[in-house]
Amino acid sequence: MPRLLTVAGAQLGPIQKSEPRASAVARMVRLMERAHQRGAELVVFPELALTTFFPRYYHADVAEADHWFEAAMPSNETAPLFAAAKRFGIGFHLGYAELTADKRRFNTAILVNPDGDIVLKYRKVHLPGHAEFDPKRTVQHLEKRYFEVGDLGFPVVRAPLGQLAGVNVGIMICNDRRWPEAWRVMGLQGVELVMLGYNTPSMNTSAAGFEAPHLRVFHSHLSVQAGAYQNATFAVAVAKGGSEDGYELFGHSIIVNPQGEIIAQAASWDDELIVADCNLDMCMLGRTTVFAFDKHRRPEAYARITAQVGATEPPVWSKPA
Ligand code: CDT
Repeated sequence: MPRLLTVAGAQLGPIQKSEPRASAVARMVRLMERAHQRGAELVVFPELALTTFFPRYYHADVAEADHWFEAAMPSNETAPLFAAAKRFGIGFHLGYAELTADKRRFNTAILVNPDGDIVLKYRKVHLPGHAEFDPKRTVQHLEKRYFEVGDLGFPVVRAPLGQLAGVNVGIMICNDRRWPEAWRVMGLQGVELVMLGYNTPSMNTSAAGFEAPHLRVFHSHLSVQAGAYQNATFAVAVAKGGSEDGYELFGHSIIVNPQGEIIAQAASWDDELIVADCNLDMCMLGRTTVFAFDKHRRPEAYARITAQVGATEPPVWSKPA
C-alpha cells in the first residue's frame, strides 16, 4: 500500500488592515470545509495568516504593535479553526504572530491535529528586512523590529496524519525557503513534508537596487523546488496574494514533489485551494540514491557553514615562481 496523504494549500487573498481576525478566520474555515470536500487530510495556511502583513507598518513603540499578535493559541478568535479541524477530521498548519507570557515576540507557525493538539511549533529563524524605519524605502519591512530570531531550530516530528501512522513533517517560514541550510537541517531529520507559508511582495522596494518583478516568483519557486529535490521531500508553499491596502503580494502557491516538480499551483490572487495526492514513498528514490546522505555527505568539508556568517575574501592567486 503506498503511503498516500492528500494535502491542500489554502492560499489567502489579501487581508486588509481593517479586516478583523473573525473575518479572516471565517474565510479560513470555508477553505477547510472545501478542502475536506476535496478529500484533503491536511490544510496549509500562509505565514501571519490572521492579519494583514503588518511588518510593513512602523510603530515607534514595539508594544503598540501587540494588537497584531496572539497571546494565546487557541484564543476565542482562533477557536473556530480548531473546531473546524475536529468537525472535518483534518489537520492544519497556521502562521501567526506569537506574543509569549514574558512578552517575547516571534513569527511562528504550528501544525494542529484534528484533536486540537499542537503537534509541532516553529519560530522563524531567517528574519528579512530591518529593525529601524528606513526613509529610503517606499515600503517598510520591519520583521527585525517586531520579532526575535526563532529559538526552536528547524524541528521535524514524526506524527500521525490522515490515514498514516507516521509522517515526518517540518515547518519553515517564508524567507527561510531561500536558505539551503534550513532545508538540509530538515533533510538530515528525514523530513518527508515541509510546510511553509509566505507573504512576499511583488516588488523588492529595498533601496539597494532594482529587481525585475518577474524574477520574484521565479526565485521563490526555484528555492522551494531545489530544497524539495535536494532533500527528497514534498513541500507545500502557501502564500497570501493580491493587494493589501495597495501593497501587492505575489501569491503563486505551489505543492512540489521530491523530484522538484510542481504538482499543483494557484492561478489567482484570491482565497484558493490547491490540492495534491502525495505518495510519500516517492521520498525514497532521492534518499536512497543521489541524496543518500549517509553514503555521500562530507561534513568535514563543510566547516565554514556553521563557523562563519558573512563571506570572506578568498586568497589572491599568484603565479608560482
Ligand atoms: N515575509 C518574508 O519573509 N518575506 C520575504 C521578503 C523578502 S524580499 C526578498 C521573502 O523572503 O519572501
